[in-house]
Formats: sequence, C-alpha cells, structure tokens
Amino acid sequence: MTDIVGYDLDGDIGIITLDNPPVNALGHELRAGIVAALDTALADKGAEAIVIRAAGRTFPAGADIREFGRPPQDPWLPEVCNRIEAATKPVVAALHGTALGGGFELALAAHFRIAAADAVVGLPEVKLGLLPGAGGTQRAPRLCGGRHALDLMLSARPVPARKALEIGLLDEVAEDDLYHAALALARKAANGGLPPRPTRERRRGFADPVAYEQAVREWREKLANSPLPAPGRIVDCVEAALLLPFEAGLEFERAAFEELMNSPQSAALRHVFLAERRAAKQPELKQAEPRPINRVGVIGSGLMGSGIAVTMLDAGLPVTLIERDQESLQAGISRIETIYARAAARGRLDEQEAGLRLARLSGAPDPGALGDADLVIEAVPEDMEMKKAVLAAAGRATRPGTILATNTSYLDVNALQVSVPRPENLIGLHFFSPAHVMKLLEIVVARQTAPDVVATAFALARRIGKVPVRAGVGDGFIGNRVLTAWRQAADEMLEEGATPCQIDAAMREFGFRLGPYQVLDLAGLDISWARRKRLASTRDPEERYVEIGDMMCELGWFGQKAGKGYYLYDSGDRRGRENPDMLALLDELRAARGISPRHFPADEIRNRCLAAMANQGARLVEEEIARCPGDVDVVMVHGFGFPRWRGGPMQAADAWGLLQVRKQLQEMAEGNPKFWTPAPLLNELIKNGMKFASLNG
Ligand code: 3H9
Repeated sequence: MTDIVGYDLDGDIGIITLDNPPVNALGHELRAGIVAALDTALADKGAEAIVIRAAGRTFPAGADIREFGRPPQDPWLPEVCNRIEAATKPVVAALHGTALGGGFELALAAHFRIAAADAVVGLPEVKLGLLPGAGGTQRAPRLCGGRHALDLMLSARPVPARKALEIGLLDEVAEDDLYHAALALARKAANGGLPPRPTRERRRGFADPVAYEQAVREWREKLANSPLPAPGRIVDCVEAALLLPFEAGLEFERAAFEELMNSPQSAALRHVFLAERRAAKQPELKQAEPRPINRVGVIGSGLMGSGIAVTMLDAGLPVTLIERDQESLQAGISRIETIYARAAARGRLDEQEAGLRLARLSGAPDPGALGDADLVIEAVPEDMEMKKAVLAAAGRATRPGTILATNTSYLDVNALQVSVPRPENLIGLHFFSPAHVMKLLEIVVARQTAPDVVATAFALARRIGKVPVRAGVGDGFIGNRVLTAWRQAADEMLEEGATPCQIDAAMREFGFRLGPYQVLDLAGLDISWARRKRLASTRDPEERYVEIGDMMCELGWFGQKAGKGYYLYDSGDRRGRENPDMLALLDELRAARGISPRHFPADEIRNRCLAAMANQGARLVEEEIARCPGDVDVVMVHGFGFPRWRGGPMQAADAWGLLQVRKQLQEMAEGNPKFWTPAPLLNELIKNGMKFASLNG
C-alpha cells in the first residue's frame, strides 16, 4: 500500500493501518490511502470483515488543519466516510489515543466502534470555529441522541471511552488488548453474529424526538448572544439530522461547514491553534536534553509567588517556599492554603486531593533550604537590586546544575545574569497573575542562557500546563510592551474625554473579557508605576506622556488590592464600579492641559487600541524580542484576554487590512509621532503585498 496506510490479512480479517505521525491527521495522502486500502480489502476474497486502526500515539485526531484554506483535494473526508459506511463487508474502527474531529467521524461511519479503555473521543471542531463536516453532525445524533450530540460538539470536550459506550457512541471498550478485541468483534460481525448496520440507518438517537427538540431549543437560547457563528450552525445541523433525510442532512452540513470555513472567526481560531504549537517548538528542544526537574524552590510568597507555587504543586512537583522571615513565610503558606480551600469549596478539587497537593509544600525563612531544588524561581518585588541579591543567594545555596529563574515583568535579565555565579543557568520565567490560573508563560532567553536551560523551561511549561512563548530581553518583554502601547492609546483617549468604563466597554464589546483598565487594576498599578519612575530619566520629552496613572498611584490607588484604582472595589467585590474620584481627577487633568473633552465612539476606541497594539507588535518582531507576529498573538490571547476568535492583535490587524492600520496610525502620528509612526516592518509588508501572517513561517 502507501507509506502511511498499510493493508494486511490477519486470518480472515483485512487490517487497514493508518500511520501518519504525529496524530494521524487526515490529510490528502492519508485519505487517498484509506480509499485505496478499502478497495483492496473489499476485493480481497480472504477478508470477511475489515478493521481500521492506527499506529503510533492515536487514531486520527482530525482533518489536517494545515490543509484548511487551500483548495480541497479529492477524496474529501465526507466522501471517505461515505465509502466506509457503504462497504459491503463489516467495518470495525479500533480507536486509541484521542479520536477527535474528522478522526471520530471516520469511526462514526464504520459499522462498529471499539475503543481502548484509556481512549477519548470527541468532536471539538467548534474550537476552530467549525463544525464536524464529515457527517458527524448527522451520524452522532443518530447514535446518542440530540442532547448528548450537542454537548459533545458544543462543549468540544473529549469523552472517555466508557462514557462514550454508555451514551451509545461506541459498541465496545477493550479492557486490555484493543487489536485482538477488534479482531474478535470483526469476526463476530463477519459470521453473522451482528447485523450490518450503516449509521445513517440507525434510529436509536431519535427514540425521543420531544427531548431531542427540547435540547435543540435550550442550546439555541443559550447561544443567542454568541459572537461566533459556529455554535449556532451546529445546533441547526443537529436539528436537521432529525428533520431531514440523511443525504439532505449531509448537504445541509456541507453548506454550513463551508460557510464557517470562510468565516474570519474560524481563520482566527485556526491561526491561534497553529501559532500556539509553533510557539512551543524551539530549536533547543532538538539540540539539548531538558534537565530533570523534581523539586522547585519559590522565593517570595506574595500574589505571584504563591500562584507559582500552586502551579508547581498542581503539576505534582514538591515546592520549597522561601521567605525573609517566619512571619512572611506563614502568611505565604496561608495564602496557598486559601487558594486550595477556595478550589475545594467550588468543587474544582476534592479535599483529599487538595491535602495531597499541600503536603508537597514545605518552607523556610532562609535560602539555605534550597539545596535539593532543581529549579528556583524568584518572585520578589520588581526591584533590580533586591532581585540581584536574592538570585545571588539562591545561586550560592544551590547545586551547580540548578536552574535559576526570575519572574520579573520588566527588568533586564541580561543584567540579572551578571549577579549569579553561573549565568548560563539563569532564565526568565514570566508568569501572569494569577499565576495558577493564567495559561501564558513568557520564557525570556537572556544572552548567556544555556540551550538545555531553554529546553528545560519549554518542557516544564508543558508539564505544568502553560502556553510558552519565547521572548528576547527587552523592557516588558512581549506582553507588557503591547499592554503599555495599548495603555498609551487608551490613556490618550482618557485625556481627550473618554472614561475608563467607556474604553473597557468598547474592548469588551470587541470580545475582551476585561478592558485595559480592569487588567491594570487586577495586576496592581504600582508595578507599572515603579517602572515608569525607573525609566523617567530616559523618557523622551517629545513623547506624549499622560500623567493619570502617576496621579492615581501618588494617591495610593493601586487597583484591586487597594480597593481603589480605575474602579472602586467594595470589600469582596472583584468586578468594581465606576470610581467618581477618578472622573474628577480626569477633569482636573484635562483642565490643566486645556483640553475640552469630547465623546469617543466605540469603534474609534477599538481602532486606536488595535492599531497601537499591532504597531508595537511589529516593533517587537523587528527587534527580535518576539520571533514572529504569531508569538505576539499567543501572548495577547493567553496573557491579556485578547479574544481568541479575533486571533490576537496581529491577526486582527491582518483581517482589518494593513493599509487601514497604517492609515489609523498616520492619523494619530501628528499628536505623538514617536509612538504612532508606523513601524518600518508595517511599511515593508504593505510594499510587498504581504501580511503579518506571512512572517509566521
Ligand atoms: C476537523 O476534523 C474537521 C472535520 O470535521 C471535517 C473535515 C472536512 N491537523 O497539540 P500537540 C499536530 S477539524 C494537523 O502539541 P498534544 C500539531 O500541530 C480538526 N496537525 O499534542 C503538532 O504538530 P508539531 C478537529 C495537527 O499531545 C502535533 O500534532 N480536531 C492536528 O498536546 C502534536 O500536537 C481537532 O481540533 C490536526 N488536526 O495534543 C484536534 N492536531 O509536532 C486538534 C494536532 O509539528 N488537536 N496536530 O508541532 C488537538 O487537540 C491536540 O493536538 C491533540 C494532541 C489532543 C490531538
């Protein structure tokens, strides 16, 4: 057969084996190979039944996402599924690993499905702004009914094999040997022990049409305000499965799939999926072996330090917490205990598990306790001298192979390297607050960082469930640089007449969960204040400087933790309400500057913010602090709540049109040229008819 599809005869059963690493994605070659192997099996007089299985780590995890957006090549996946279903010999799909999307649809078209006990199945296309487009919306409901089918497709969550068996999506779960259990099932079918049954003819899932329609109605109501088209189209297709003949249902699904494939939301979601995986791939992972990490030290147990400790404990790593004295240590431990108590109270974790995780925590008021740590992360306040002293002490207390990491948000990691005995062991691990919740991890590779330290950081990110992005050394790395630009654009509008509420509302309408001022309040305004003070002497006097943030900090309004920032936070309230003192302060500032305030429509707010972010992203790429625009997008999606379905600022700028972005920047450039002048990279791309996406490789 082909290199990636094999055909053998095992006794009287034809075995088709798919072997397209890493995840058996159903690209053109694999699809063509399956059709050819199926023809061979059907023509093979020795084969009474057929098993389709996969080699490697998984049964196909879906259609090949990298082919999307290109002209389709025959045979299409829906066609392959129809051919399997129409086979004149019984076909058994033997699933292991993660049988997802088009992979599971292939299985749904087979006559029987058996899965390994640890396999999961799912239809997660909605996460890519799509729907199952190879018959999944029509076949799954026939097997498991409307409610389960809708849950499967709209939650996008994979279902464990046993649960899938229970709801009718599988026929058997193989307790130990999947291959032999699949052979036995195929033999039983071949011997007439099981009736042939194309899924299109199954009616089990339609047994209770009233409940089916009720599920459709409930989901439709729930999704009424979704900004995404895919969920609603999934509901339409599942409803169509009940109402239309099978072939017409397939056509309905096909049309909806194509409409979604051409939607900007799907383009953005696919972009983020691929960008996340590109960001995790680093040359060092091929060149160097990650160092083993069995114990982690965390220095500093404030908001960041305790969140980092929880992240490590959650991943099964023992943690040694270091504080300057017993009292601070006790406060840090209590903070961690509170995080677990809250998780248990909310039912996210059972108390026993919370206890097991806490049992991995130890602490000491002295870095001497770090002797057996493989990695030490400092999370002390943003002060260069303090960080240098803490890292130097950690360097002295640890073994030669111990990796030291700084969680600095802005400071120069090259300068910090100078303070430690083994600079090649120092790296930046920039977590985002709250560290045990936020997925992003900026991995800051400094001048002397060793390749195996970089490889270890990326391997660790995977282990602790974070989304890693490499960043070069530069003030604020990637995320905080873009945030600063976003904030500059927003602050200029504040000064000219907008309010924090209006700006935040416009950004939420764009799809952000939180607006820029809510984010600043959450992170603490003192952090960026300290940075501004540090950089005050280097500030370009020609650059427009909006003083509002400094004025607030001088009054002690540090955001959520102080109960007052851009918003007011009554005790226990994390959402905040409009801060009237803030509005008065703004009036004061405008009056002092002689500015008469004007109204800002939401689209102007969004355009200015987006242009500023994309321009800053372009500069980060030029300066090689970000490797590519896609990395900037991943940072903004995972660290700052940029709506995933908009793809991040660079993808959103591509979608808006780079000419439009430049026009917006040029319009602004007069008031603050240094900040708003389009980055040379932007001009270069426009000149060559390219987009940011062209640089993602
Ligand atoms: C679909 O099926 C549409 C159909 O309904 C209709 C069609 C007509 N394609 O995530 P990982 C690569 S839509 C191509 O790091 P993990 C990935 O890029 C699809 N490549 O591993 C990476 O490559 P590299 C519906 C894919 O163990 C490598 O595999 N299916 C695809 O953490 C490892 O990936 C989905 O949405 C793909 N479909 O997680 C499932 N999937 O090594 C999407 C993965 O070169 N996939 N790759 O960087 C996943 O959720 C996870 O990848 C999975 C493994 C759980 C499978």
